[in-house]
Amino acid sequence: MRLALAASAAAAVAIAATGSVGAATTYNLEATYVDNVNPSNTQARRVIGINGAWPPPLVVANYNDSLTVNVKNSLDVPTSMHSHGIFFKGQNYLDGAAGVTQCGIPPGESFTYQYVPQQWGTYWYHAHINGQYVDGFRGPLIIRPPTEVYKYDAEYIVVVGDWYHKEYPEIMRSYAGIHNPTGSEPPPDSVVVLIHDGTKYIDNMTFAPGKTYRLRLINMSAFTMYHISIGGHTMDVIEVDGEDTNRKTTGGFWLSVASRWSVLVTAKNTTDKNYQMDLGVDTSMFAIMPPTLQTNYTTPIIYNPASPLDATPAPWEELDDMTLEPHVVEPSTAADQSITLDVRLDMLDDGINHGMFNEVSYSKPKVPTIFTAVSTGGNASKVDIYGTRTNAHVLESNKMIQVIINNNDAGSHPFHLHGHRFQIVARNDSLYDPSNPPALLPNPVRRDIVQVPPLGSAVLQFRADNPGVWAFHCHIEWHMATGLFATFIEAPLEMQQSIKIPQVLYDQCNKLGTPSAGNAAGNLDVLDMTGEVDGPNVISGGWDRVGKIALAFTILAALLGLATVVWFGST
Ligand SMILES: *[C@@H]1O[C@H](CO)[C@@H](O)[C@H](O)[C@H]1NC(C)=O
Ligand SMILES: *[C@@H]1O[C@H](CO)[C@@H](O)[C@H](O)[C@H]1NC(C)=O
Ligand SMILES: *[C@@H]1O[C@H](CO)[C@@H](O)[C@H](O)[C@H]1NC(C)=O
Ligand SMILES: *[C@@H]1O[C@H](CO)[C@@H](O)[C@H](O)[C@H]1NC(C)=O
Ligand SMILES: *[C@@H]1O[C@H](CO)[C@@H](O)[C@H](O)[C@H]1NC(C)=O
Ligand SMILES: *[C@@H]1O[C@H](CO)[C@@H](O)[C@H](O)[C@H]1NC(C)=O
Ligand SMILES: *[C@@H]1O[C@H](CO)[C@@H](O)[C@H](O)[C@H]1NC(C)=O
Ligand SMILES: [Cu+2]
Repeated sequence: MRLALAASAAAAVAIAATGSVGAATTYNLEATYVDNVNPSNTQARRVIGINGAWPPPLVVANYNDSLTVNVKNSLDVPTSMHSHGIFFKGQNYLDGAAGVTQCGIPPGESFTYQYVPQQWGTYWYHAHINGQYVDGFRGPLIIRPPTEVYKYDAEYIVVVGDWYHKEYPEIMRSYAGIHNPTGSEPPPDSVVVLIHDGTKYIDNMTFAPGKTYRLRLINMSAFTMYHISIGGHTMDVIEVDGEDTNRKTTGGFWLSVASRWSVLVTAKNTTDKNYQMDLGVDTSMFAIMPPTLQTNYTTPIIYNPASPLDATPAPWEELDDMTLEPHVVEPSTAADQSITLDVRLDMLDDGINHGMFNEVSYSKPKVPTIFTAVSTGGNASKVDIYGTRTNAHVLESNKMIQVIINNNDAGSHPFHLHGHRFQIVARNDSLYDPSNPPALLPNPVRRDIVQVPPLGSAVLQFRADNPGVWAFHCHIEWHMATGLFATFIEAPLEMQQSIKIPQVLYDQCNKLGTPSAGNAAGNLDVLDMTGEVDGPNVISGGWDRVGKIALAFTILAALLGLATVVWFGST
């Protein structure tokens, strides 16, 4: 299918920053509702756009620029903006994760995310509150390096995302409802592919003979992964998640783990045929196929508009991201501190299917965790003050941290860590075996997302050199929203010295009625946890209770279980 942008979806394009290192670059992003947007040509709907338009603009700056992004909230609910993959060293409060590093920007108010990027590559920005990115608040963010590792003539940004016809709050009521006891996820109604040439969104990619193109592929989905290939061409992977890699040629890969991949594609010397990029949708996790969803999408690559299309797909190939080598070599070293996270998805005592780490489904604390860390003095390194519902882990300053993820679920999950890129030192189709610890590797791949296979495991490592509170969560929006979420409190005592939270963030908490001091229960006597958010909990308390609850839900499931799945497929 050809993906054209409806007139109402014309882009508000900001001009790219081309100044020298140290330039000041400013973007004004006003979050607004936009009616009648129909990017997939299937059904128009209201979306969350930027500056009255959708898709949201490209944000681009140079390494070491002073980048200012003013976010104005013209929605009727709080919002926040996360810059996915940016480290924000010394500025943890710019991370934008609502409930963790800020309360949220109240309706009518603004917040300025101002920083000097000390990294480069392909990133994206998105709302990090109540699923607003699923409704459209998401756009590309590119940081240009002082010098590129690889030469290329031009680039295209290819943004791939799944698309729902209903608004997130409505879908969420069904997904996280008692009518969906098995936790069946909503499949998207469509897929939207957006191409950006650095100055504006365009309809298709043009290749000039003999030139080399960098394609920056960004997966902004809530749920869906794609297989990417280009008929008649191969691709050389040169970047994952902002990390330059040694060149690796492939015919195709899954854009899953892959938040972002850059590839170089060398154009043919001939213009007698046009080609297309093929996107195969992984439908294996969908309980139902909505009528408007296709299994394959394409986007044209034009050498000469008069030439015919050669639609032959490239031979099937899958590249394992574990085989990618970072350009800047970093061997893995022995870990100092190890954290094990057991992943499970199951129905809890509220009758709703939740995601859990170590049997705990995350519930937002009364006080967003960053405020607890900076307001509790010497007690900030005691994990208990962060509450029992936040999956809190205190990371010791400058230690090599190891995170072992054990996925006890039959689906695969993409986990994302804020504030860092980690080494993936092991991944396995079976659960972690302590008698078989990961070997030291000469140069493991470094990413900010890891896909953990069904009933499998992964081992990540990173240096705790970025004091702050960083979220760690499944990037499937439906799982994150129902509790598959943890908080890493990194070097809290140093954080109290180095992190100065701007007053406006305290004012915004006040306005929203959220306390901004004390422990997770909102108590200033920080060792007193009374009044803490409690539940939902694993069903326990003796067989009698378990039996009754299970029976009640089984009957309900029999009566209503299919209703939600069918509703997901309706438009
Ligand atoms: C980054 O900018 C600062 C301030 O403008 C300057 O002092 C510094 O040398 C720059 N760093 C690099 C690596 O260019
Ligand atoms: C490519 O995009 C241009 C501009 O919108 C359009 O005129 C042209 O028909 C497109 N070509 C193909 C093959 O889709
Ligand atoms: C990318 O694809 C995966 C599917 O594996 C999806 O769950 C994830 O949320 C998508 N988005 C991002 C940003 O990784
Ligand atoms: C295009 O032609 C040049 C010069 O003859 C050659 O070096 C190059 O390999 C050709 N490229 C392709 C993709 O065939
Ligand atoms: C469509 O995508 C699937 C993978 O999701 C792939 O197996 C199949 O070959 C694709 N079909 C075409 C025509 O590209
Ligand atoms: C921890 O909090 C308790 C209760 O507020 C207080 O008495 C104690 O001095 C604090 N400890 C440190 C190390 O700050
Ligand atoms: C996966 O785990 C099994 C059992 O512990 C082990 O034999 C195998 O080497 C592991 N594979 C990898 C890639 O680590
Ligand atoms: Cu998940």
